[in-house]
Amino acid sequence: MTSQSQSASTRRGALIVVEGLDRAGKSSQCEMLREYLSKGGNAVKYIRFPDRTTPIGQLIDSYLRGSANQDDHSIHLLFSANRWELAKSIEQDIASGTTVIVDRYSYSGAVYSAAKGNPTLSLDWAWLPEIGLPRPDICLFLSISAEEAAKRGGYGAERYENETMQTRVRELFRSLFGRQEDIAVIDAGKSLEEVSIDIQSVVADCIGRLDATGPLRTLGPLAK
Ligand code: Z5A
Ligand code: MG
Repeated sequence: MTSQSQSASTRRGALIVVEGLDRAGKSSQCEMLREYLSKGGNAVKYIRFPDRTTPIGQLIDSYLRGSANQDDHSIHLLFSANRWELAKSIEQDIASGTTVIVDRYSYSGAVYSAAKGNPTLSLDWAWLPEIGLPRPDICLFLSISAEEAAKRGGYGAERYENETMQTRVRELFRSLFGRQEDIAVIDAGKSLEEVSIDIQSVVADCIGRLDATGPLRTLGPLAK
C-alpha cells in the first residue's frame, strides 16, 4: 500500500468540545467520555483551555488567580493565542485518527471576555481572533441552572467566579449559540451517569456522520 492510499484509508478523529458555565460538570464529563471512547477502541486525547502549562498559559493563570492585571483586550488575545499555539497539534491528531476532547474552547473565550461589559469588547469583536481555528464537529453545551450549580459548591476564588459574571455569561452563551452550528445542548442538571449517557449518544451520532462531514473544518465568522 502506498503512503498516499494509507493516509486516505485512515479515518480522521472527531473534534469534540465541551462547554458550559462554572460547575456544569465539563471536566467530569470529559473524563467520562474519554474513558467511554477509549473502551470502544478509539484513540482519544483530552485537552483543556486555558492550557496553563505554556508560557502564555502561565500569564493567563496569574491573571485568573488575580496576581496580575491585564487590559481586557490583551488578556482576551492571550486566551486566543493559547488556542492557536495548540491548533497545529490538534489538526495533526485529528488527521491521524485521534479524537480530541476539548474542555472549554473559543465559545468560552468569546463570552467571558464580552461579559465584562467593556464597550470596545463586544461579542463580535471577541470572536474575530477565533476565525481559522479548528472547528469542532460538535460542541456540547452543558446547560445548568444557577440553583443547580449552587448545590455543587460555592464560587471559587478566581476572577469571573461571581454571580454577575456568570449571569452575563449564561446570556451570552445563548446569544452566541444562536449564531453557530453544530451545538448540542445537554441538560447537565441530571446525575453524572445520566448526563454521560446523553453525551455518548450525541457523540456517537457525530462520529457516525464524520464521512459525510469530510475533513476537519475551520471556524468562520459569526452569523449575523
Ligand atoms: N476562560 C476565559 O475567560 N477565556 C477563555 O478563552 C477560556 C476560559 C478557555 C477557568 O476555566 C476560567 O477561564 C473560566 C473561564 C475562563 N472562568 N470561570 N468561571 P477552567 O475551565 O479552568 O475552570 P474549571 O474550574 O476547571 O471548571 P469549572 O467550570 O469550574 O468546573 P467544571 O469542569 O464544569 O465542573 P467539574 O469540575 O466537572 O465539576 C464541578 C463539581 O460538580 C465537582 O465537585 C463535581 O463532582 C460536581 N458535579 C459535576 N457533575 C455533577 C452532576 N451531574 N451531579 C452532581 N455533581 C456534579
Ligand atoms: Mg473544569
